Amino acid sequence: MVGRLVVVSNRVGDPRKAAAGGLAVALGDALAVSGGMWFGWSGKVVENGPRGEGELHVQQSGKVTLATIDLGREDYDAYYAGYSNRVLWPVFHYRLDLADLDAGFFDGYQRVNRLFARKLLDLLRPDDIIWVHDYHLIPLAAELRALGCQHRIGFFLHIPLPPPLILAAIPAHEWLMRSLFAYDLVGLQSAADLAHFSGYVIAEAGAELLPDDHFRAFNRLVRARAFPIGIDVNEFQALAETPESMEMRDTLREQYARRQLLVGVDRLDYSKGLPQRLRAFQRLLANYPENQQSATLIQVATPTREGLAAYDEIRKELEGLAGQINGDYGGLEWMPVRYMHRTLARRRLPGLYRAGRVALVTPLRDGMNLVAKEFIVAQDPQDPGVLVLSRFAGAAEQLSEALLVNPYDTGATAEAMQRALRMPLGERRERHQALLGRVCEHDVHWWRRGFLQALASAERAVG
Ligand code: GDG
Repeated sequence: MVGRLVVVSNRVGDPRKAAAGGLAVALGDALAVSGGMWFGWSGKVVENGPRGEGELHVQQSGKVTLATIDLGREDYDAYYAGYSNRVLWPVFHYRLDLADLDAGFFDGYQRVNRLFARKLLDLLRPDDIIWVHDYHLIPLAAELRALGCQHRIGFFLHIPLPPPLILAAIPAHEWLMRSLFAYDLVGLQSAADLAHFSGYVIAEAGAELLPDDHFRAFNRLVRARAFPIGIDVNEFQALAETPESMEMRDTLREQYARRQLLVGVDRLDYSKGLPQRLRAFQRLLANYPENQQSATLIQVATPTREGLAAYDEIRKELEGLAGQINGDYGGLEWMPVRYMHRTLARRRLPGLYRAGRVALVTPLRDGMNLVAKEFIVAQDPQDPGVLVLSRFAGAAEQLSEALLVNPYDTGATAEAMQRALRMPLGERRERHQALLGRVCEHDVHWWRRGFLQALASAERAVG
């Protein structure tokens, strides 16, 4: 018999509610199918709460048990805002310039992982299979093992794993990488990430590569593989048929009947390359003036991690650029950039994608990027839009029929936008058909099954 699935992630989403954010969407889908437990932070911060402690709440949502803990202010600041988002997020996205290596953050990160391990252990059944998600919880398995936990535990990293030299900028890099060996399986998004993992553990830890993607080091055995995450294609196609989605598509098509729409949907994060994208769009208008009075960029930038300096800065930069482009090129009849700093209802997203002739998915670095896949699924196969995709998104490994760009190269990105806007129907259909096939085949269910099968069959060290 297959054991109960226990998912652990920083944030716990209610699978019955529509959620924003790739991780919440993917896991909600996964748990709703099999049932199980979802464990993580409640989202509540207790001012003056004790360090390393937090109240546990357990509730049932359909087939899923939701177990969440509150965090004290000091723990939250060090673990979440600090180590996770000011050290691991920037470094894993190759942004050493934005990393803040304050040693205090590290203690809080360890403390909260220890707290999670303690609380989770009490809730476990003997045959549970544990699936830990993302960079907030890298040392969780090591903390569980220290308490005697023998369960099968898998880890999936949703963000990129950088090359060894960049990883080594984290003072605790050896400790972090060693703690991955407390898992039975480590899943990464792409072949590039996997190469970085194996490069690091072989060079720095003298790991031995064994059959079936197993590595031996630190007296432990771990299996490591790439499992590129997908979307729930059926669910997203159904969403595209809802009245809200169709209304969105029709309204935009009507408003922009004589123009061409480019769309972008991202969390407002510096990894998403938004200022670079706007500069490339500005270059498009300058270099190819036939797009003036016509090409319009709708950019949704969903608020995220507000209050962290790097995020406040990128917001200002983006607003400045949008204002500048509109000021330079816009008129009473036409505004080139429609920028929205808010969350759009999920039901309206497919309609927005469908109205777009071109999608701009141009992160500087991204683990996968689900927006690229959602855009493909939302298109009309008879008259599909074109995906302009950064070669630095994990998705680029799978979506090679998109127009791949280097988002740092403003001129080349503008040129790709122009090519996308002018692409003949036959070529658009051909590319879309190939992309859709791949997104459908490698959907979120394929991803979940692949990961859980590899976890169940991973070799374990004896003793
Ligand atoms: C991390 C990794 C990896 C966005 N704006 C709105 C909205 N969204 C939804 C999108 C999509 C999701 O959020 C974003 O997913 P991404 O994959 O693009 O990016 P991250 O949030 O950074 O996710 C990433 C992912 O984890 C999964 O492993 O692909 O690389 O960074 O589903 O549609 N949804 C709604 N309103 C918005 O305004 N409702």
